[in-house]
Amino acid sequence: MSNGNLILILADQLTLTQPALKRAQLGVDTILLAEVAEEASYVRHNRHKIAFLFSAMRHFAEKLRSAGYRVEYIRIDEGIDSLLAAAIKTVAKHGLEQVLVCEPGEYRLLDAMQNQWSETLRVPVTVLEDDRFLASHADFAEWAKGKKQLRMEFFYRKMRERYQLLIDDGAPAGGKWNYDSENRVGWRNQKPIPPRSQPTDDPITQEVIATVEAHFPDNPGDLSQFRLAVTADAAKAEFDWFVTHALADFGTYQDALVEESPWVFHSLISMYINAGLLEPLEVCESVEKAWRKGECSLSAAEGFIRQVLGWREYIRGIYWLLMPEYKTRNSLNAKRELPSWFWDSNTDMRCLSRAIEQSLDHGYAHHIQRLMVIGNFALLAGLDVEQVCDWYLAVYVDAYEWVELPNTLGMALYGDNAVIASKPYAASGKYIQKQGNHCKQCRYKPALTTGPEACPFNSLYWRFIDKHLDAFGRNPRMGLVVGNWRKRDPDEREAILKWADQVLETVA
Ligand code: FAD
Ligand code: DLZ
Ligand code: SF4
Repeated sequence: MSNGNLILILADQLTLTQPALKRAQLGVDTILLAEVAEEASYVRHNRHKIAFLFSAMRHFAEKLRSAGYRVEYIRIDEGIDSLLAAAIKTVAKHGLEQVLVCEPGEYRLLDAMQNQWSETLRVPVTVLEDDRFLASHADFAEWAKGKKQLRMEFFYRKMRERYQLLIDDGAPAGGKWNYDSENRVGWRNQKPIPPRSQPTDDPITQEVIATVEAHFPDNPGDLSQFRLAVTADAAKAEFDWFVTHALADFGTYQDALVEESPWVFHSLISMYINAGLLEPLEVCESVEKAWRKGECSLSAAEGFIRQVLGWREYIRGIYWLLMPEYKTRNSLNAKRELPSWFWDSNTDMRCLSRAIEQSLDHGYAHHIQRLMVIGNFALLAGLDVEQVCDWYLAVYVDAYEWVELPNTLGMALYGDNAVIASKPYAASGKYIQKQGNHCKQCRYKPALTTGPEACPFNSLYWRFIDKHLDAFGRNPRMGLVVGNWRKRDPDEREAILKWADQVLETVA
């Protein structure tokens, strides 16, 4: 008689319909979930991320047990080092015949599973394609085939057509594919921001929080403020809250930088979709439904659907299309050491200290903070690409390499030979001032470029343009900026560059 298979479920695969679980035979197979040091410490993960995943895993294991599955659960304090070691132990314990696992979201783990695991385990290891995404690897490769440029916008249109989201009579709803131009209003305290729910006091989560505090004393993350949902039902309730209370303003203030709120009108669902507690199509369809019922504007609904159906799928497509070579790219040759204040938020640049503080404390920052505040600074200062990517992978609750790397290396740091962005997302302090209210609280002035009161982003911006003048001069989308810089008085240019060097010495 067969002893059955091992169904291994990783922390970000907590979906009942994921491919390995779909193959599980009740009463025959053994399901394994394992909290292991290797996964919990390959970067200095935010404690919110570890607590969220461990608690969600424990809840998921309970759910599987109540559905009748045989579940082996390894806790972090059992001291099993790696997922491979956990699999070896469980295969041996039950005499299991093969390992079935849904493909992981990081190349390093996929590579190990495909090339080392079977030999060490002495049983076959079958890695099944992750079908929880809306574009498969083959779909993306087919779309990318023969294209000189892989622009998100064209991929997104295909996806809208394929899933018939916001499509009326074969054409984009409202006549336009993209309402991005209506999603850029700066924050001037226009309206109250609805408060988010209070921290959860579920006993499994409380126990996990105590464990994480004991095992990861040096990691970032203030767990006294833990407020994340850890089951699919609770994640759905969080998403429904967003649709009812925040979606209507999501589009308008999508790019706003707000001194008083880390969350603004954002959905705060990336950690749930990425871990498998919410499904991407389901959230897009709910948002479309809200628009059709008149509960939000078309620009809000389209803005949201573009992020999930467009950006999220596109970013994943780029990762798997170009890895492992993608990770070695550093096309602007950025190598400056990451400043220590990335780990304690101790900088007098207000926009950065707010964005980094909340990133460390909560494991969350919204897109414009990640891209145009922290990422923009790292880009302008030429911070080391690998160190910056590792920082992003560590601090955010939603971070896995498939989504973190193209967003950081490609979008924010313009380090991937312009695959993702056709021009760098570089901006001076004036952009940050326009988008929000941090500058009022800052000791620097966004109107000044040189001198002790000058906003550091300003001189760094021009230094960045000057440093890459030849390359940017060949980019038609940079023509205006490059032309402006070239037209400036040489003495003025020299003074700005000299000041920028001084800024780098002091702030970076
Ligand atoms: P909302 O603003 O409410 O957007 C809705 C959803 O759209 C998100 O939940 C997310 O699922 C999706 N989405 C939006 N933009 C992107 C994008 N560029 N890529 C992928 N999905 C997107 N997102 C991650 O999930 N993990 C990461 O590690 C990550 N790292 C990033 C690093 C940098 C430098 C940048 C610029 C962006 C990164 N993003 C990452 C994308 C984006 O910033 C987050 O998905 C978003 O801020 C999560 O907050 P939210 O759920 O409130 O999103
Ligand atoms: C991120 C993470 C952490 C912190 N801990 C675990 C763990 O203990 N067990 C596990 O199965 N997965 C963990 N993960 C998620 C994995 O790192 C993730 O599956 C891979 O990075 C691939 O996306
Ligand atoms: Fe940031 Fe410059 Fe504004 Fe200060 S003045 S908050 S450093 S943009």
